[in-house]
Amino acid sequence: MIKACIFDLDGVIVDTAKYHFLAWRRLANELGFDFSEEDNEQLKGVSRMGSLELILQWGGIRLSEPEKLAWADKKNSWYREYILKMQPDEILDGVLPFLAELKGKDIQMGLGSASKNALDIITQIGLRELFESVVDGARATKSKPDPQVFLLGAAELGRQPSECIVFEDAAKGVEAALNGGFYAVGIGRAEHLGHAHLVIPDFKGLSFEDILEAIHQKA
Ligand code: B16
Ligand code: MG
Repeated sequence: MIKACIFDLDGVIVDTAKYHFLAWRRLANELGFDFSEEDNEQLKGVSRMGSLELILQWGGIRLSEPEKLAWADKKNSWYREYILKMQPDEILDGVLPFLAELKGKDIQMGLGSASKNALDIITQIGLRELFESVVDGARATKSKPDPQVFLLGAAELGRQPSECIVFEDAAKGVEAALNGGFYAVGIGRAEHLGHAHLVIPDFKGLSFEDILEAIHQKA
């Protein structure tokens, strides 16, 4: 029996990947190189310092640890300029009706995000009250595909992983959910997320019953 749903934030509830991209690209440009939106795909679900390491590798740049921290701080302040202007109309299509349906059915809701900005984002878009548990990048010490972020969430909701569905847009996030013994629904393209129990392009027109039926068929 599914009793709870745990949502990743970036790429599932809102599309903050575009703001991460703008801020990381500005950092790369200031260091004298560039990267594409396709490259940016690899940063989804990866922690801030993990993302910086990858980007520096792409640019062939070596920095000291204090320099890395200073650049990561700069990127975060540019990123926060975008997110602090976000509005509820940036919630992805189909998400609000789906969350309302869960609420109506007394299915618990949690958030499991690698982002240290997660609380500010959900407050900004008006969804803070819906989530009974919020585990963000400030609380999780291990990066996805480690399941820690979702295990902490399930424990906080008082549920076993087998009673929860995790919704994720990143391949590493789906892997984290499976590693923790959760049902995993991938949001995006099957070529990236084929290991999930179910892959959907988005929440448009989907009911909770549709999801339950599909994951139980696959499980
Ligand atoms: P921050 P998610 C992740 O969020 C993003 O997908 C990833 O691109 C980002 O680097 C990471 O959060 C850390 O974000 O710099 O705000 O702490 O998809 O796990 O909700
Ligand atoms: Mg994500």
